[in-house]
Amino acid sequence: MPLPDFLTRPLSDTDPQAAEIVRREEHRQQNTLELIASENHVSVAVRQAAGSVFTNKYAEGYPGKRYYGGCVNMDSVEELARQRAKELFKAEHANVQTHSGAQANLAVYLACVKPGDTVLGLDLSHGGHLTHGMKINFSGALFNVVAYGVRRDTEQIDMDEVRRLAREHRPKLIVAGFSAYPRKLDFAAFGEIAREVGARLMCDVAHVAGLIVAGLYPDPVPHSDFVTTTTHKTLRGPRGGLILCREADAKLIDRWVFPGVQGGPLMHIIAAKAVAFGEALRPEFRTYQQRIVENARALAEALLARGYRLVSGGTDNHLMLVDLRPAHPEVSGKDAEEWLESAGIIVNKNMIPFDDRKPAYTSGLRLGTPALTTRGLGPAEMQQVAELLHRVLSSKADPATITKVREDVLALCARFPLPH
Ligand code: DSN
Repeated sequence: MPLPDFLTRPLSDTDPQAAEIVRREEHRQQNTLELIASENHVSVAVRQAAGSVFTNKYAEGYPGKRYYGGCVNMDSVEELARQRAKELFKAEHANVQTHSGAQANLAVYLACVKPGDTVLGLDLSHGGHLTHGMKINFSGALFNVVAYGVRRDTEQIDMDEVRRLAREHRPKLIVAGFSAYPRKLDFAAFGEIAREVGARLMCDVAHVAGLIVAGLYPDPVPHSDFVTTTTHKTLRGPRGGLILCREADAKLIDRWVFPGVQGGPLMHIIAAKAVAFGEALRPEFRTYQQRIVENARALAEALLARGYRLVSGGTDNHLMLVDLRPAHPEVSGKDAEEWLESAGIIVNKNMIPFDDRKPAYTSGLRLGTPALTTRGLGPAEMQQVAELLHRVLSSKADPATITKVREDVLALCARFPLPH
């Protein structure tokens, strides 16, 4: 009997409704400027691997020790991803199975702390992450979290304060990492503090993993017990997680990923991780990361020149936090995000340190350059992007201004097509 038609025909034929939504998303991505610091546009090869037949397979276990038959190619692709991850980060062991950064962090917590133990992490409202101790996340619900923050004067992390808190609270785990911090972290100092108080150190480098492998950001690997990251931000791979550790902790971490917090790994995503890590090993990847940093600096300078205040005064990485209050006291982050989206500029509202607005409103905007850099925009275009942002933020949502900016955004997008 022949296969039913819908099993073999393209999506556009078999499900026009779903196909139309995909087409609209392709159109949206091509025709908007993506400034969300945690997003990127992957290569055609990464998308091809993510959409490959590896999606059909269960492969619980690890290469050579699976709970299912038929895993020969699963073993090859997972081993390829592990080897490439180890080579990229110069790490002794890599676990490539976590479905996300949050699950990578969960596996590390469970591997080294017990419910009720003390964990020291960066305050979410000062640039930390949900999984670094937010009360309604597993991290804050299960553990006794003590938060460190940034100094009010410099808006940067003060390692003396981290040391003081660590000595006072004797955490079992220290978490170094962020989702909205525009400066470098001193991983060596975090390592010294962790050793002094007998804590283990987890560095969550999700945002800056690409910069790290390119040698443009401090390397956490020599100083940490565990390094976690997502694979889809500056690393420009598929959505997923990665854990790096020493050989001595390899079994512990593998056990807490599977069967600890996950069942079957997403083998199509692991295949795509292997491809992305291969791309990151190429010399062009370093050039790409350099360009991300140059673009961030250019965008920051162009905003400062237009009277905007940036948290901590600027950026050392791929992102910056705009404090909207001095330039536009009446405009919240929520307003700004909505107005900018109407003009085709995609950003996210973000709390700034010591913010007096609530998280649903915020006084800040987080801007990042990885996705625009992938499209080929450079420092000259960052001037233009800053001007477009400024026109919208100064517009008081005036429809004529927003329409005019939308036209200019479309013209800029047309010059820089996405990988397809
Ligand atoms: N939600 C991510 C971000 O936008 O930074 C962090 O996981």
